[in-house]
Order: sequence, then C-alpha cells, then structure tokens
Amino acid sequence: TRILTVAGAQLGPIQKSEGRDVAVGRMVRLMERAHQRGAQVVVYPELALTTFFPRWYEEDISNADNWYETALPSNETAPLFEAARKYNIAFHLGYAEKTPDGRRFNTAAFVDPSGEIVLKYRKIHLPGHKEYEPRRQVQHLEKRYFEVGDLGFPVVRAPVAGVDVNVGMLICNDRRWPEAWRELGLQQVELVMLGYNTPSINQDRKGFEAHHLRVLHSHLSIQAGCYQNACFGVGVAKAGVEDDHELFGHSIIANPQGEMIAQATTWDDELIVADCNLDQCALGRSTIFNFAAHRRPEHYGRITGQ
Ligand code: CDT
Repeated sequence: TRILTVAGAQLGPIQKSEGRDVAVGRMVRLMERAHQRGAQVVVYPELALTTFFPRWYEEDISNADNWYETALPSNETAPLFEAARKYNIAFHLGYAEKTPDGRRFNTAAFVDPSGEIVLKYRKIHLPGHKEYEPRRQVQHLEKRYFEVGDLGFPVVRAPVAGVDVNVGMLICNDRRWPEAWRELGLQQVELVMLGYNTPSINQDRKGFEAHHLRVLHSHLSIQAGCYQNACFGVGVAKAGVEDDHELFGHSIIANPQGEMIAQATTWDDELIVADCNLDQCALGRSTIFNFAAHRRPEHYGRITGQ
C-alpha cells in the first residue's frame, strides 16, 4: 500500500502590519509539529505569507509590490526551505508572485524536501473585481492584483518520501468549479492541495447568504471534487480576524469517497493530519468514475464552447 501522511497547516490571521518573518516563523513551527506527527507533506494556505491583501485597494499597483514574492526562496522565506530539508518534508506554499517581466499571479508551489520546486500552479478562477466598488463593505480585488493563471491545471507524478504520487493544485475559488477538478482528475491526480482565504460574509451584498452556508459550500465543493475524481484533497484555510475582517477556517482533508477525514476546529494556527492510502483512489477510478468507460465528452460541447 502507498500511504502518505499529509498535514494541512491552517494559519490563523496575519495582520496587515505583520511582516513575513512573523508568518514564516509560525509556518516553521507548524512544520516542526507536522514532522513530529509523522507527516511527509505539509500544505499551507493561499497567499500564506501575508494578510489577504486583495481586500486593500491601491490605485497604483506598484504600491502593492511589497505583497509579492519576486524569488522563491528569498531571504525571508529561506527558513521554510531549511526546515523542509531538516525534517525531510515536502510542502505546498501559496504566495503572490511577481515575475521578472512584471506579471502578477496568485500562485502555489509544491516544493520537495531538497528545496526544488517540482510543480507550480497559477490560480485560474480569480473571484472579485478589478476596480474599487463603493457599495461593497470590503473589497475583493483579485482581478486587479492578478492575471488569470497561464499554466493550465498541471499534474506531476512526484516522489514523496519514497512514494510516487500524482499531485495537483487548486487555489481557493477554483475549488468551486467542477471543471477545474475534472482537469486534474483526467490526469489521474491522487492528491489535490488547495489553500483558501474565504471571508465569512458574502460582501457582494446582492442578497443574504447565511454564515453557515459559506462553510457548507466550501466543504461540499472539496468533498464532491474528491469523490467525482477519486482523489484525496487537502483544503487549508487562512482563518480568523484580519484587521476586523473575518475569514472562516474549517480546513479539511477529504478522501476519494468524499468523506471528511480531518477537520480543523479553531480559527488559529492548527495542524490537521491524515494518513492517505493512495490505493483508495483505484476503486472510484476503475468503477463508477472510470472515465474511459463512462464519460461522454461528445455531449459536453457547451462546457468548452466548442
Ligand atoms: N480567495 C478566494 O478565492 N476567495 C473566494 C471568495 C469569493 S468572494 C469574492 C472564495 O471563493 O472562497
């Protein structure tokens, strides 16, 4: 059997005034605890190194440069890479990326214990809006701060602690789109890592949405994605109150049956750990979701507009 022990490292709030050193210190401590609990992979949230900055409007985007990473590792993120080497642990990190030619993406990297980036993904489903919207109580400016990702939905077969595993990534809002999961499923993904920053309240103010439904929809999306694509999923939140703005936690690990096998219970830094038997992906894949036998793409033309 191929068993991978996976940790989701939920982060409590990071305030606007806090530097990367604070976040990285907390993340290194979580990695140490993940190692103590036998984890071989640790998954951090979306935009893990800073506060969820798309809530803050900057007219001139260059004033937002301090939120972005131009290199990985950098002096500030190096302790994370050092800890990964020390504990022989792979990690998934969400961060804001600014490329050498000035492009900006909401990115996640999967890094092996030697520090090599083995897979990179740039968020495709960017929620929110591009311009300041006065009617909103809180802005959600992801369309201002990021371009739509240009890497598609890649999956790689990567050795993790001696186990070969098909890994893929989604970022936050992507989890709500079955097309994104299916792109990964079609590549036989076994482990989907995804970080999120989701406000507890729908700030669009176009209708009332009860608090508890926000969490339900997050779980529903992750659990359905795992079931329908016969894979494990690790959904990891940034949680709690950042400068008066509440993000719900409720990080989970789900199995290929769609069951929740671990769930966070706080809005703080918290580790959730599960043994993932990757061989469990075979059942769905060879029966009800045997794509080769049962999918009917010739009838799905509307989905891609072809
Ligand atoms: N970060 C992120 O993608 N958050 C969104 C909130 C949508 S509200 C504009 C999410 O789907 O969880």
